Parts: sequence; C-alpha cells; structure tokens
Amino acid sequence: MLIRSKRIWDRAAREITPESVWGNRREILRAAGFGLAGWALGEQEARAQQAPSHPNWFQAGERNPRFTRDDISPEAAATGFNNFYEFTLDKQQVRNLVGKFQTDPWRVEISGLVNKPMTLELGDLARRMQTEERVYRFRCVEAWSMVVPWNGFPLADLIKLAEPKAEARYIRWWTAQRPAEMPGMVSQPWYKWPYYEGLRMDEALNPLTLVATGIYGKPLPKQNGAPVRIVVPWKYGFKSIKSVVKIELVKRKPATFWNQAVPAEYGFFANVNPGKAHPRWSQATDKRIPTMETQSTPIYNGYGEYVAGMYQGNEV
Ligand SMILES: Nc1nc2c(c(=O)[nH]1)N[C@H]1C(S)=C(S)[C@@H](COP(=O)(O)O)O[C@H]1N2
Ligand SMILES: [Mo]
Repeated sequence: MLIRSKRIWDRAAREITPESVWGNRREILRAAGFGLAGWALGEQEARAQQAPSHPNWFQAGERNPRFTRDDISPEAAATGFNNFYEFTLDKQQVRNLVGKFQTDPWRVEISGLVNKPMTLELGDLARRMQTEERVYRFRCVEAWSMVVPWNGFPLADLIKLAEPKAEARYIRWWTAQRPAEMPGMVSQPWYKWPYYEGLRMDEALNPLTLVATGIYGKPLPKQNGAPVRIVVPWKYGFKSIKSVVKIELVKRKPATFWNQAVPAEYGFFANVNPGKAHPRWSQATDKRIPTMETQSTPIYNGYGEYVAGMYQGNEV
C-alpha cells in the first residue's frame, strides 16, 4: 500500500508539470495549428475534430458587455492545447483521442441536499436557460493562460432549479467515467477516476461561476469538456471540471481529484494567487498560449472585485 501510494504521488507530482516539461514554444505553436513544418491535419480529419458534438439544441448567446476583452486567444490554441487526463496527458494529443467519446445524448443528475433532485436531459436544460457569452481569462496551475469566449449560463440558475436546502454548504461534481471511450483512464489506472471536484456553496452561487456549453460561439469541442463543464475563472484551471454527469449538494467539504492525489501541491480552494508559489514553480507570471508572451498573473486572475469578499485570506 505504501509503495503503491508513493507511486501515485510520484506520477501525479510529475504530471501537473512546469513549463520545462509541458513543452516549448515551437511545439505549442505547432499544436495550435500555426503551420510549422512537419505538422498538418488532413482536411477531413480537421473538419471531424471541429464538428459540433451536439448541434441541435446549442444556442450561442450574446456577449455580456461586463465580461469582454480584446485579447481573445486563437480558437486553434484553445481547442488544440488541452488538459483532459481521461484521454492523455499530452496536451497536444487530446483532440486526436476524443473520437469515441459519446456526448449526445447526455444527462446531468442533481441530487443531495435539494428539495427537487432531478436528472436533466442536457438539451432540455440548455433550452430552459438564458445563455450568454463571456470572455474570461483562464489560468492553469502550470503557469500558462488563455483568454476564452465561453457560452453558458450562471451555475446559480441551475442550482435554483433544484431548490437547495439550507444545510447545503458545498457542491461536488463528477466527470463521466467511460474507459471504453477514454483511453487515458485505461493507460493511467493509478488515478482515482472519475475526475471529481467541488466548490463551497457561496463560490458555486457566485455570478462568475458558469455552466459552459460552448466556446467561440460553437458547442464545446470534446477536448474542451463537451457537452457541459464548469468554469470558475478566479481559480486554477483544474477546478473547471469537464464533461459533468453528476452534481451533488452536501454538508461537508468534499475531496477533490488533485488535492487527494498531491495534497501538498494542490489545495481545495486553488484561488489564483501570484504571491503564493507552487512548491515547484512561481505563480507570479504566466505564459499566454500560443505566443508564450509572459504576463503578470493578477490576484484572483483579475476577478477580485467579484470574489475577494468571499475570502478571509486563509483559504488554501
Ligand atoms: N474531467 C477533467 N476535467 C478537467 C481536467 C481533466 O483532466 N479532467 N483538467 C483540468 C485542467 S488542469 C485544466 S487547465 C482545464 C483545461 O481546460 P481546456 O482544455 O478547456 O483549456 O480543464 C480542467 N478540467
Ligand atoms: Mo490545469
């Protein structure tokens, strides 16, 4: 048991990786489709990978003017450089390994401390919700960033549907667990699948927290967490769980995938904080994908005006 858990720690510790491991500038440009020699997708393959996975109900909403910016990352970068360990830990290969992943139809269960537990067919849910576009800065704990136009609706709107009970203090969620469709689950059995994450209830209800069904005005590509994911822009990217199938409201702080794998390196709160170094690298700056331009990382990833009031400063 000891040997096994040491091995888990070693692997996990290696696998959320600093820049030296996750790639160099040339590889990232190549991954993002900027046409360096030696890399080309067949025309047909490229079309298949961009094809919407669930086009019939998806609605691109209008951009919310409160959440707009002019430094949006190229779509090819956001869809070609992904962390989705259920498929592979090679960020540039995720999109090539998602072909078998079935994302339509899709159901999401909401249960736990709610008056109205329910299982929703995602299309029905999306049609009931008011979708909008928001451009958010996205910051991975590995010290890279992107700026992505998300389509979605506030998580608070979904939680209200289920009528939370007063005792609900936290929320937790799980990604689909389909080893036959997710090759990384089979090749990396040492992780505690399925991927699971959570938030404190006030964080979940914060108006910034989105349920995303699209990016760049299109349905979420599979590599970005189709058909539905959570986006929490003031926290490191690993909190923004992909391909959610189950949501539960609970009393106690839930365990989370990375916190359980490597507790010394990844906390439950994981708020973006340039002043608090990761044990193996600084968090003061990040590299913008795909140009690799160095940027200062702002506290709470730039969203302090919306979220700082939720924290006393001792959350980790
Ligand atoms: N289920 C699941 N969700 C996940 C991950 C994952 O491996 N599995 N990776 C996380 C990490 S570390 C990041 S940085 C973001 C990446 O999102 P993107 O590929 O859309 O940029 O997804 C997060 N959500
Ligand atoms: Mo990440």
